[in-house]
Amino acid sequence: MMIHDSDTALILVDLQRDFLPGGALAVADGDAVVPLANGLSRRFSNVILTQDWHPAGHISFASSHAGHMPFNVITLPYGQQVLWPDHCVQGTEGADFAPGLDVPHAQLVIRKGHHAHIDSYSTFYEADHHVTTGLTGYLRARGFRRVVLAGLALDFCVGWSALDAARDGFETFVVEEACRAIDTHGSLHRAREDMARAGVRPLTLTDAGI
Ligand code: VGL
Ligand code: ZN
Repeated sequence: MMIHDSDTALILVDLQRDFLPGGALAVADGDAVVPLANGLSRRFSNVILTQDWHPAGHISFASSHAGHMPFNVITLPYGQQVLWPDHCVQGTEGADFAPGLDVPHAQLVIRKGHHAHIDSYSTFYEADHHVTTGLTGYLRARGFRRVVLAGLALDFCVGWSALDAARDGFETFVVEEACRAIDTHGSLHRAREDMARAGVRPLTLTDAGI
């Protein structure tokens, strides 16, 4: 398959220190994604980066809920919320891009999860599926019809972003080889099922020309 560049945006999701081994919310083998993301980015002229970007005391942090531990699940007004270790706090080193991430031609950085009382795995809509980050409007204004996603984590921020991209009418591909997963409470299995049902298509590194 050929990716026609001028109508396609590559979205590299949450390649940040806290999601790498040794980070606050380490994704196993997450550092392996960084060189793959660099390689992928060279095949696309239009690249967008995302950053998980929470205020201290964010509602998704277990530390904000007395008696709860990371990876517990609670119910909030907008639905089920997995509680996480404190991670990607605005302006901290853990929120910085991964060392070695080399995408100087990235055109936009979307920061998400910056509202204290709502999480945002997706880089399109917050966890209520309603409050927008503005990304759909940006992509439409730029004339992009197709998005290719890779990064961390496949079962949360990549997967939820892919579902929203498909729902908003973009032809949506995920490069699973350039993703790693958290896999808690069956999240990876569910993300794969949801993506398949939504028509999200797989793209191999070979398909992408690397
Ligand atoms: C993410 C959990 C919490 C992700 C972000 O980037 O997949 N996961 N915040
Ligand atoms: Zn987060």
